[in-house]
Amino acid sequence: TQLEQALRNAIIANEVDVHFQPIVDLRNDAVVGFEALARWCDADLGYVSPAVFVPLAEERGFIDSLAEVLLRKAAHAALSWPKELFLSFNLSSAQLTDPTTSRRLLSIISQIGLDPRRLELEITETAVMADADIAQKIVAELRAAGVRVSLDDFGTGQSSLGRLRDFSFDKVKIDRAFVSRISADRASEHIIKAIVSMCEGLELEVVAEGIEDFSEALKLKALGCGLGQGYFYGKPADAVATMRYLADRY
Ligand code: G
Ligand code: G
Ligand code: MN
Ligand code: NA
Repeated sequence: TQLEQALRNAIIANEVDVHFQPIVDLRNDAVVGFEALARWCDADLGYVSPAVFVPLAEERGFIDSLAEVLLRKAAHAALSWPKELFLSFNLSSAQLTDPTTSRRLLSIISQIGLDPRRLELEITETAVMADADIAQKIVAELRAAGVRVSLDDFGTGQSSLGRLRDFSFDKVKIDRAFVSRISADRASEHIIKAIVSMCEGLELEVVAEGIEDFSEALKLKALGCGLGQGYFYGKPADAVATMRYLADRY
């Protein structure tokens, strides 16, 4: 298809871009890291969402080349940040069924010179479900190398709690579906409270995603969420704007 060909060309031409969204410590608003988010604007097709082109690259079998371009750009940007903030990078389902994934990713950051301890990988429950044995092995290899792993979109997939028992994660990201309803319904508040308490017991860090205003930030802090992310703290921005954002703070 036209879209697939355009994407293949953009990857070869290094034109797929990566933006960064801050993740903050809710206690003092300090930036602790950034999530890398893929962005692609084609000359003819215009803006294409990663929710469209990431699955396309997976289906058509070139997710590895897409991920490599993105991780290279992201790791490179992270090296120029004024502090040793972590870089959080999304892994797709197809990458978690490929036993060469850990070697590939570690080799990319090693070439660029990014300390594996600054890298964090976000995986979703759905991705883990696809082939749990291989996924578990990949996660174990990455963690052995010092990379941290977080469970993304927590609460929206299936068998969330089983995954937490079977896998070793470092962090849980509470899906913004809960955060966005925190002011409107008490149920979301109770769910977040339960997730936070469970994560304390399992010694997992908690990130609340999609914080859009001050009152949500206050509520999440009161519920004991350690970390937060969302438009209230910063929208995803390109590498240059991210450097400016950091220069204003540090
Ligand atoms: O940034 P935005 O809300 O448009 O992202 C839409 C979806 O695409 C989100 O679920 C996000 O996790 C996913 N996504 C964004 N960037 C990447 C990436 O680099 N790799 C993978 N696998 N998914 C990404
Ligand atoms: O699936 P994942 O959690 O990786 O998706 C992250 C996506 O959520 C990013 O594409 C980002 O653009 C989007 N996002 C980040 N913060 C906010 C927010 O405060 N509100 C909304 N509506 N979307 C957000
Ligand atoms: Mn994510
Ligand atoms: Na998420």
